Amino acid sequence: MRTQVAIIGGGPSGLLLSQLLNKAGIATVVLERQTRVYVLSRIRAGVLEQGMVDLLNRAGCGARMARQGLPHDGCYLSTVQGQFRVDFHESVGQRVMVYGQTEVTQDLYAAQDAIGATIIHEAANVALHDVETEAPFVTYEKDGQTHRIDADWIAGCDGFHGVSRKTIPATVRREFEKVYPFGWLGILSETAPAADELIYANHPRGFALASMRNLRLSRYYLQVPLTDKVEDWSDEAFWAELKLRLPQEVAAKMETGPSIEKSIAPLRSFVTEPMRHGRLFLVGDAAHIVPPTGAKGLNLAASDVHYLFDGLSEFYGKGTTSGVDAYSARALKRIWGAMRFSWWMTSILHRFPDQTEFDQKIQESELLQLQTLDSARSTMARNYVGLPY
Ligand code: FAS
Ligand code: PHB
Repeated sequence: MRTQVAIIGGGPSGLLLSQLLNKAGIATVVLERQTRVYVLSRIRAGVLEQGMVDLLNRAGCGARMARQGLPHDGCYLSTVQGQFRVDFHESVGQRVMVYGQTEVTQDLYAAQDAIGATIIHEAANVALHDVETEAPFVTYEKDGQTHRIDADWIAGCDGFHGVSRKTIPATVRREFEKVYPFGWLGILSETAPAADELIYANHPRGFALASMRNLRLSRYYLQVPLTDKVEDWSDEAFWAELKLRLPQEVAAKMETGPSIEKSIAPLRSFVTEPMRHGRLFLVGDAAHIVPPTGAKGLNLAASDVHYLFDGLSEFYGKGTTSGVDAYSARALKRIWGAMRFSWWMTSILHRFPDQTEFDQKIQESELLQLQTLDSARSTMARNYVGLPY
């Protein structure tokens, strides 16, 4: 088989890139290791920047999001002194869209089906070949046979544990990493959200986040030690701890109920440079990971897709390569901005096992600046709604 762009990974990055390229008349094949049901079962991000909303609309996938998504003008931050609001729209004239990644992926699959895009599921042992030549190809196994796909370009959209990043020689790659000494225990429950907007809580017992997917589906997180296991946490224990960490006036009227999903995610900051090697590009989590505190992971995947789609459109439209040649540097500039913000949000909202009293005072001062300075809230708002593409 031959195509123009072989896409490894059928998550948000791969599907969105495939959708945009196909709509522009550029042929793709998506190779996904898992089944479609498995991909759609993942519970991950919940907040979309305006840039991602615009890109989904450009891809023809925004109709259900416009109907069912929840536009949010701001969010709350809480400490033991009480809670305060950061109004993104008042500060920087933009808002965010609360709409789950699961829904985004569903909409992308529907759009891909509608245009007859080629997505090969359960593609095992995907391997990338000759990426340093102008004739790269991919092999994979399915139904007991080994298959080959020749392509002009390969987009590695296969996430942190994928094969693409490892295809770039270790002597070429530079990796930057920070692992945080705690995880997030998350639950999904068919209950009314605790508030009209998200609440990020800094508490002596640890961080908590009250989020949502819709008005009858809530998403909550608790900072937990890395040694905790999901089975250590009953629903009752989760709700009791959450109520201790959220503002009391919120906790007092919260609706609780059985969890329909419960998982623990580790937190790390990670970037690999460069995001291109020969005819191979890295996109989304294949190239970078952020702690979810800043709601940036999925949104960074979108801006990577935007830059790569720009470059490939120019290559096939005009035969020039300035766009693909600039991809890595353009993407990394925005990635490092979001990396900084996600680290900063994580550092001011969590309790670190080894933090000193001085560290605690600095955290309190950061939060006080947000509470009392318009300029501090504007900087947070600018980063939260998304740095410019
Ligand atoms: P993905 O990992 O989503 O998709 C990669 C795809 O490639 C997968 O379908 C995988 O099966 C496939 N694949 C992997 N290896 C392959 C191979 N060798 N061959 C073929 N296919 C292969 N972000 C937020 O903004 N907010 C959050 O709250 C948040 N919570 C998260 C919680 C968890 C547990 C995780 C893991 C991530 C979370 N994220 C969050 C980040 C997440 O949303 C990612 O940023 C987003 O999924 C990135 O999308 P992709 O780059 O497509 O990578
Ligand atoms: C979520 O709803 O899953 C969510 C929202 C905001 C974050 C992280 C996760 O910062």
